[in-house]
Order: sequence, then C-alpha cells, then structure tokens
Amino acid sequence: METPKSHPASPRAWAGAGIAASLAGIAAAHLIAAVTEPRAAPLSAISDVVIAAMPPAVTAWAIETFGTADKPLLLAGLAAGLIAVAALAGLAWRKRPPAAAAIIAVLALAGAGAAATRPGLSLAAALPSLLAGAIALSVLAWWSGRGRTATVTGRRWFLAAVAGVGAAALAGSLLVRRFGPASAEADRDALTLPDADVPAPDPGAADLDVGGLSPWQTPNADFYRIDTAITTPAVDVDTWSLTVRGMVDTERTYSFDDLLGRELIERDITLCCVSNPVGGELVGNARWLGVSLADLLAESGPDPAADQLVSRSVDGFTAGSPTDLVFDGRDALVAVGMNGVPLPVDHGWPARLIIPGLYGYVSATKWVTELELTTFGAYDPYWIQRGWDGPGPIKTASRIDTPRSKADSGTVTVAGVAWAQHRGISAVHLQIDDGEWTECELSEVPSGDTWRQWRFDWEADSGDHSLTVRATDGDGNIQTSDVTGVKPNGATGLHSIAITVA
Ligand SMILES: Nc1nc2c(c(=O)[nH]1)N[C@H]1C(S)=C(S)[C@@H](COP(=O)(O)O)O[C@H]1N2
Ligand SMILES: [Mo]
Repeated sequence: METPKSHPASPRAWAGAGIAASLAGIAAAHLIAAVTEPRAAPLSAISDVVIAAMPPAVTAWAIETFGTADKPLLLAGLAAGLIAVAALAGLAWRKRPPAAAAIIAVLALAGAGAAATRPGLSLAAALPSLLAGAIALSVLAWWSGRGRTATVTGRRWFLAAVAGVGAAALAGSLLVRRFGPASAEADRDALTLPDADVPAPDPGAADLDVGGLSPWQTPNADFYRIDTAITTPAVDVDTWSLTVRGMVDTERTYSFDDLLGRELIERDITLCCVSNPVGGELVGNARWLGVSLADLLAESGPDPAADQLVSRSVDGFTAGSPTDLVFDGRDALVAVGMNGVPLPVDHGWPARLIIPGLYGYVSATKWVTELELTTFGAYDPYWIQRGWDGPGPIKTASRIDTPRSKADSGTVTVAGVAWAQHRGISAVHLQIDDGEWTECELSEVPSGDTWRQWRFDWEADSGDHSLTVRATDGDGNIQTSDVTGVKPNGATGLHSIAITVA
C-alpha cells in the first residue's frame, strides 16, 4: 500500500477548514440551545460571563459610549475573536493536530463551563458547547485524514457542505427563537388575563394631538429594554414561583395561578432608566396589571428592621428597593400584564416588579422569582456592586420630541414629555434662543406616577434657533440646568435642540 502523501491543502484552506468546522459546531449548538434552553447557547453563556466579570469602569464606559448597542457589539466582538481562533486552530492542525485539538477543546469547555454556571441553569446546559466541540473536532479530523486523498474539488465541496449546514443551523436557531416551540411564548399566547379588580383611573385627555409627539401610552413593541443578560430567560410558568423570604415571620411561595387569583390592580406608571441621557429614549409609560407588592409581603410578616427589599430574577439580576417606599401606600406592583396583554417575554414574563418613583435598576426586576427582606448594610445588589448609587429619587426630566431639526416659518408646535414619577409634573417651560421662559400647555394625567405631555405654539421666524425645555415637579422644584452624566445616579441638565426654520 502506498503511504499517504503529506496533506496537499494550502494554509489558507486549512484556516478555512478551522473556521467552517467551528462555525458548524457553534451553529448546531445554538440550534439545540434554542429548542431546549436558549441561555445555554455558547456565545450567549460566554457573553454573560464577560458581562458579569466586566470591571465597573468598563461597563459604565460601554453604556455611555454605545448605549443599548453595547450587547450586539459584545456579541460581534466575541464572534470575531472566535473566528480568528478557529482559523488559528485550523492552521495549527496542519503541523500539530494535538495542539489544535486542544485549542478547540478549551473553547468548548469554556462555553460548557460558562453555561453550566449561569444562575438558574444546570449541568445539562454544558451539552450544546460540548456538542459544538465534538462537531468541530470531527470536521477537522475528516479534513486531515480522508481530506488528504480527496481531490481539491472534493475538499471544497466538503467545506461548502459544512458551511451550508452551519448556516442552516444558525438560521434554524433564529427561527426557533422567534417562532419556535420555546414554551414561554406559547404559554403566554395561551393565557387570557383576568379583568382588573381595581381598574386604572381614567387618564382623561392624556394625549395632546401633535404629530411626532411620543404617545402617552408606549406600545409594548416600542418600550425600551434594559437587560444584563444577553439572552432573555424563557421562564416555564408552570414551574415558576415567587418566594418571600429573609427577615420575615413565615417564608411564603406563590405560583403564577396564586398571583392571578389575588386582587388585580391596574395602574398607569412610567418606568425610566437611570442611564437615560438628557433627551434620551430609555423611558416609557405603560398600563400595568398586577398584585399589590405591599399586601403580598405583609402576608409573610416582615421585620420592621428590614429596610431593603432585594428582588432576584431567574437570570441572577438583583435590585434593592427601600421598604419604606414599598409600604408607603404607593402602587408598588408585582406585575403580570402590560398594556392589556400578559407581560411580554422580554419585559419579564411571567412577573416583574414595578415601583412608581424608583429607577428600574433599583426596583423593576423582570422574571422575578424571589423577594428577600434584608438590610442595605447586608447586601449590595447588581448595579450597586458595579459602582452605581443606592436608590435615590428620580430626577425631574423633560424632553423635546418635535420638531427635530427643521421647520417652516409660521406656527410651529413644539411638544414633548416630562417626568418626575410620584412627585408628578406641575409645569413645563420653553425657552427660545435666549428669551424668557414661557409656560407650555400640559396634558391631563391620572397621577404623578406617569409622564406628562406638553406643547407650545411657537411663531417661528426663519433662521437658526435653539429650543430648551425645563420642567417643574409636583413639589415645585425646577429641573436643574447643572449638567451631570448618568453614572452614578442619573443624568441632569436641560434638553436643548438646534433648529433651522426655513
Ligand atoms: N432581570 C432583570 N430585570 C431588570 C433588568 C435586568 O437587566 N434584568 N434591568 C432593570 C433596569 S436597569 C431597567 S431600567 C428596567 C427596564 O425594564 P424594561 O426592559 O422592561 O424596559 O428593568 C430592570 N429590571
Ligand atoms: Mo435601568
């Protein structure tokens, strides 16, 4: 028998083989994860570990620089790094197969370890990454063995087939994520929410009729999202539960049906993010349906010395809220509905907290599964560990929605929204160029817990102008013009736009 010749493929083809092998493995893993546990997908699990381990300064920089594009960028960066390492592994296999196999094994184990150690995931979460490694190794083994005697065309076909299977698996995983059997979406679709026992008060004329102005009620599809997790949890509502524990007389656990069986309260409440820049969009107003958080906690007999309520999500996120605010009579809710439908999966299905007057990072835990009564001294929640301040009042804010940058001379309706949740908005003023502050018309609102629309009819002369808005909260305090960044407790400063009138 003839001894096999040295492998005829070019180094570039070897690198290509490494990339194709790894992509096929990862794509298959993402498909398996999509039908079983999306958070176990290797790229998702590794991203979550990177996010969790990121130094606070880097996290703050990423939020300031990229806003909510930070996560897609992280994923793209990881994917690029992976392609580079996969190409290297392919090249290395040419001369030293064991070393190359070791590189792939280390990557697979990293993904497996990351997935298995995610909060709420089990050892089984390691399987997709291990499968990815096995596929990549098998492809490279074929390439270096049988591929040696194959024709150039044969090898090309092989790589094309591997890449094709990988692309199909990747497309499949995206489709499954969107439409698939992921039971969370199906369970959610199957649920009809009971009617509210305590309906929301009539908001009155909450919408001023101005084109380009944010609607008073933000549609769910347009509602901003902030998640520390790269892949949002798909919670099984049948096994989900909410436990009240810590400094209480009796620990209690509630099923989803327990919540639906309680008195359901409907309230319009505006939620905003502490990392919303001046004039930013990380704020929205929704009609939430839920049970009273205070009543639920009271059933467990909380120790009055517990000054912090720590809420935990199935994904490991935690928030700490002051118990004196939870119990002061405001409409703090464990919400199950949003704008007339069950809580969307991305907004916390099956249940989340909403506490009017607090920023989301210290109150609005999505996919909430545990409520621990404790003290501020005893525990620092997620963002506090990363250098953000403990809960403080929401800063009075106002935003110009329309016009954007151009207008025709004549009457131009300037309009926007203003918010200072729980204190409410008592006035909004607009300044044109360096002129006087003039008072704007305000919409009606049902309570101080929602944002408020404002409008002003401006007789605009052609030329360049600047418009600046300023709100006054329900306590009579005027929004500060001092400029501060979002970290550590929310941005301040006035929203101003430059406009050219033709
Ligand atoms: N589990 C979980 N809950 C969370 C977060 C998160 O990252 N994970 N982000 C919080 C922050 S910072 C905000 S501003 C709100 C945003 O809620 P939304 O995504 O429904 O708009 O959710 C809060 N609850
Ligand atoms: Mo936030």
